[in-house]
Amino acid sequence: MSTHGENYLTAERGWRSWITTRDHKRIGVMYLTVILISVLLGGLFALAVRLHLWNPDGLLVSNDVYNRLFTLHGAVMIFLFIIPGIPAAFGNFVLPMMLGARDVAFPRLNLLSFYLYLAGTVFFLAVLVFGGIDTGWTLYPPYSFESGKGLALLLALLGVFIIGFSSILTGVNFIATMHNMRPKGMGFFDMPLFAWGLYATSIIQVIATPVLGITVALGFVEYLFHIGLFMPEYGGDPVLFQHFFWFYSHPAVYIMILPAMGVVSEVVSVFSRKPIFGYRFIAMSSIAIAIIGFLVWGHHMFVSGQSKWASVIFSVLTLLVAIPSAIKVFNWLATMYRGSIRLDTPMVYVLSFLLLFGVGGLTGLFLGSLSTDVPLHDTYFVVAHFHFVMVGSVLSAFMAALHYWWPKMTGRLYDERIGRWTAVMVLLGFLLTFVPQFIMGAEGAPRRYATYPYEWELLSRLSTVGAFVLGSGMFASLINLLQSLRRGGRRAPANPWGAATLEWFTTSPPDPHNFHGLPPLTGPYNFSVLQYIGGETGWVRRDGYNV
Ligand code: HEM
Ligand SMILES: [Cu+2]
Repeated sequence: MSTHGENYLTAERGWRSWITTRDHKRIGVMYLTVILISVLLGGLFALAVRLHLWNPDGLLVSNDVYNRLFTLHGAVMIFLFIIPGIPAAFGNFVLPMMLGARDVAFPRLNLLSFYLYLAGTVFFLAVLVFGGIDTGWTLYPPYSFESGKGLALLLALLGVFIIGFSSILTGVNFIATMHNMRPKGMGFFDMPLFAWGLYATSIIQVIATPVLGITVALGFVEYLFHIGLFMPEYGGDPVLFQHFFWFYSHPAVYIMILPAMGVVSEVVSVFSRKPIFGYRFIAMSSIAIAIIGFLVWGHHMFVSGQSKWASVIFSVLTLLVAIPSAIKVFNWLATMYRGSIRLDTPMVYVLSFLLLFGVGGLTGLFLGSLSTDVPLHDTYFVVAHFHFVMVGSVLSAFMAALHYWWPKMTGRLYDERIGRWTAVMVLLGFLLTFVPQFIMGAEGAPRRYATYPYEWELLSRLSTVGAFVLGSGMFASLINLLQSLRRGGRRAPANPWGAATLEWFTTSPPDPHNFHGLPPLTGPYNFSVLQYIGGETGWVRRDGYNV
């Protein structure tokens, strides 16, 4: 039992102790900081894009600058925020504690991953300084590797390459941690489901990310030496690039969503005060999604000129993903059914997740079906689909995780009422932004254009207003969290939510070594061991073990 003395934030002081730390918790916090700065940056680009689209003729910038804005928006959000987001920040912070471990398997490698991520971020900022790129985040040739794109393109390729290594190393580290650092008595099927989500994610990171690395490396060489890989004028094949790119980038969407689903599994159970329904099904469906996710990349290429039979097969395989996804949604709903649900901030975000993932996933079926994708491809319908899954779902889960683990990370409680209302604001802003895009897309509005016909003015303006509501909601929720850090902010007890996973059985913030002797294991969703005694202590264990 620790006294409420030193914790991982105060045990060592000064910036030097941070930049050389091997503590997974500090590394998690550093990731979180850079990731939140990236979100702000990506968000500013998004607001600029939406502001420009206020007028059918464009309001703000030239067409060329518009192309650079949406490219950087997409690239920053995808590579700096939504891919690393949940695993790097929250995975690092909580995974070892969930396993009762002192740290990840390879703490030094973990710090290296962080620095690689940071270096990639710096490269992206350099892209900005050198004028940005206008290729779209997908970098499709021939356009993207035409001569004269300049230094910014090379910097972007290097940035993606470096960040890829960061992602691979994190994956290796997490796999090793889950295999080797579990305490005696915790089998694989006793791990919290967030850990299972990270496990499935790590497999994808390790297997798929090297392909991205090779692809950008080949792009680099093609651009500099014209060796004829992707560019028709030198004898290359642009469709080959698309295969390489989506062989990574489709699995990458599961790198984003699987950890998010892990967060949802934790929060749904804790805030319904019911053991998770269908634990094994949720765990195994993560692995199923990871495996099937490797077989469907061609659904991004139905109109690329790939063979008809390839398209048919990819279409069928794509629809298979719906099965494990639906299993999860069913199990979450069954967990909530007759639970005593508390609508605290993390749970509000999770309810948003369920709604938005439902819509996002179902619209994926329209796009996965060959015949309906052909007219919908490259319209705003696709933009709305992937924002429902990436922003609607993954961002909601990220915000849920942020509010759920914030008391553990900082030892402070934020204002619950503001937290809840900002969550509702984020949801409403989101819907207002992207529902109009579904409608425009179904009417045939093409994506990535700087101007549009007058008939879409109203829908487009609604979308712009929504984006500002969403942005303000995000901003307000971050201010609410930061407010809790001020002098005299409310202190968090060890277990403010009454959760049964191990990270809640150490102090908030945790000791530098996480635990002084492991608390007795009771199963991650066994809430019967907990008792609410109110006051500043909140939830304690009935068996007498207390931090
Ligand atoms: C649930 C099952 C899902 C299915 C069946 C599905 C299907 C599809 C299909 C067929 C496309 C290509 C549409 C086109 O370009 O014409 C697409 C695009 C996309 N999807 Fe999904 N999707 C699903 C879930 C997700 C998830 C969970 C994410 C991310 C977290 C995601 C992210 C994306 C992205 C980023 C694109 C567009 C990329 C681009 O062209 O810029 N999807 N989806
Ligand atoms: Cu895909």
